[in-house]
Amino acid sequence: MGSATVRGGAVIGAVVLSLLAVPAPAMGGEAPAARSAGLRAPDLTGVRGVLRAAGRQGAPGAMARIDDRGGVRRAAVGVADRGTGRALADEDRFRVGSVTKTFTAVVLLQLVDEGRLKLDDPVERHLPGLLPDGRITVRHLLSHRSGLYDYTNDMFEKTVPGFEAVRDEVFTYRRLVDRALQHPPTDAPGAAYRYSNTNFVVAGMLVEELTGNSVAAEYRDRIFGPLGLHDTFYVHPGTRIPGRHARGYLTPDEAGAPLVDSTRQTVSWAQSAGAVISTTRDLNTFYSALLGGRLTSAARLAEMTKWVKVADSQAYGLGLRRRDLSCGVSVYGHTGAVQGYYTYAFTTEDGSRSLTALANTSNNGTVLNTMLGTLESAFCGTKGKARGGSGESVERYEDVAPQVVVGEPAGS
Ligand code: HEL
Repeated sequence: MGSATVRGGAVIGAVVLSLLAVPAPAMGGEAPAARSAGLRAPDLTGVRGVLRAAGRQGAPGAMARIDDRGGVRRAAVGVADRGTGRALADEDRFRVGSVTKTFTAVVLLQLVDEGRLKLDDPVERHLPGLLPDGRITVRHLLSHRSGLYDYTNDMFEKTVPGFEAVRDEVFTYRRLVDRALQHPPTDAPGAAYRYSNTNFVVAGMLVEELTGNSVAAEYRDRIFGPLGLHDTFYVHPGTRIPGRHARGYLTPDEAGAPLVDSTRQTVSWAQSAGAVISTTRDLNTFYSALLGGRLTSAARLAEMTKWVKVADSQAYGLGLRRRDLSCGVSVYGHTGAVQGYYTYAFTTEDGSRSLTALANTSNNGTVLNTMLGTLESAFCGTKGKARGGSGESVERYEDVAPQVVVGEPAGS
């Protein structure tokens, strides 16, 4: 399918690259393709086909859950645990990776709502001396336009050795930022969208500086508790997923090498950029609540959904992705890739229909690409472009084409 490509010497899927490093030209005025009204019925058969294809392509298990105005549809294939053969099911908790970024953005936007900072504040005002460029603002961080280098590029250049080197490591935020600052900036502040975990590490530092509390406490008190997300946790630096969970299986770079059980890890390399644990149900509840306006003021949600176009069918807001599907429907949420787990968690513009899909493998661009098909089946119904049967790519390769930056967007 032509999706294998190279990032810092490591093989990842084209879809991964498309999410990571696509400079973008404009912000603010770029409208979603269509509103969510008049959605077609979800195509659960299509979803199942996609999950089965992911299984054939190397995922030990794959599952999806659709919450639609009180109705629930679930599908799962394969196993949560290759050792015991236990089947993967909706109740299984898993690591959500960068879906964490939306949680972190929500906490910061609530703090903006409370008047404790402004989106256009320089980071320097709150964390003096941390960053070398005083022009970097909070908005730049949350929209991946700070120009701060992503330290994970070096860290995971070699997939399994990179992972094993940090599996039990406990980093301070500052150590992670220092790793990023060993590299020159990738762009001037505000000039370009370039996905970087460093942005959300600094965002976590801001949360802790402004509140005097850990991000764990802020997630709990502001989001997990109020929404009743009883299967959602932030256990850093703990290494275990509490309770019933899917084990994660990392795909080595070397073809044919056995999968590595990557379940146990600190995720300290990501923290506020990627260490939340959750379930399909809780992520659907979270994104429905967010887009439904139950977590921030309308004004802050409007800020969160000012889009930078990052590819033909993708845009980024503040800790939030938008995907424009083949049927003209746009959906909002985030993706996650943490060792052993790929997540898609998206909802409609009004939060009325949500889908979360998980495959318990990673470093397998084919599976990641295939899983995108769950969105097509969930939100476009039988008209969606999911092609689970053939395993053919839904994402087009040209989505990775970089776009030229034309200048500083208004209000940035
Ligand atoms: S990458 C992404 C995804 N995000 C970013 C973040 C997350 N995850 C990471 O930065 C982990 C990168 C290493 C993952 C590892 C694997 O596949 O398990 N890959 C390698 O080590 C490759 N050498 C932009 C895809 C997102 O969707 O936002 O999550």
